[in-house]
Amino acid sequence: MAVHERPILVIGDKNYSSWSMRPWLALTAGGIDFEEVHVKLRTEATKATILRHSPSGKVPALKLGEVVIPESLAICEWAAENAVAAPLLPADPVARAVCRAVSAEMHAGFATLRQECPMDVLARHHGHPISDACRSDISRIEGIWSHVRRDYGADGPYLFGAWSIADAMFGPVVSRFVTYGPHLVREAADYVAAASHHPAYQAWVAGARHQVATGL
Ligand SMILES: N[C@@H](CCC(=O)N[C@@H](CS)C(=O)NCC(=O)O)C(=O)O
Repeated sequence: MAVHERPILVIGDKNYSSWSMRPWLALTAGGIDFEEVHVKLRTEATKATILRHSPSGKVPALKLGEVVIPESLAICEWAAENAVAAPLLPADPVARAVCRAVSAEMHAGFATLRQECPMDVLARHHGHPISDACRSDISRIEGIWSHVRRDYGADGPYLFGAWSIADAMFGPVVSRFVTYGPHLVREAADYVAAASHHPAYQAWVAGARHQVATGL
């Protein structure tokens, strides 16, 4: 289906909505012109407002005319297919498959990390207690990052060298590590430093700061 209207991304609060951050980073890094609609989370009106945009009742949702695409990973894939600034998937087919695999693992997993260390972009909680189960999630993430950086990351500082949808999917994990400061192996710490300085990531943080400062 041809899309003629400007895409609209419906998102939650930039300080808290980790699922919203992922496709927002992908659309932004891909240079896609899109409109942003913000739904304030954790209010009595939140659910009804989201349902006016998406039958899934969740953000993010990408509106393409009358078509609504929910689910962060699907929107990141759409961003990869429509990117104009830079490709968002590796050119090599094997690297591309691994990129999709680690993105899907992020989408489906790491529930303990997500629960114990909720995204709170502007906060700093270094010294926050980390349970064994949470440490196990962090160890698997360190393993993924070290593996893909070593095997596919030679051409740049991001997971697959050039920035990709895997960096979008792990963006909120980078933010959690900045907020909670768990000890990380060197490769993971280096990646956090690079990913947290990417222009799209920085623009999201600036947006979170603006929303908090203005109470929007
Ligand atoms: N699997 C979904 C998860 C979306 C999700 O859980 N979004 C949360 C915000 S981060 C939400 O909409 N919460 C509002 C609610 O449930 O009322 C995705 O990947 O997009």
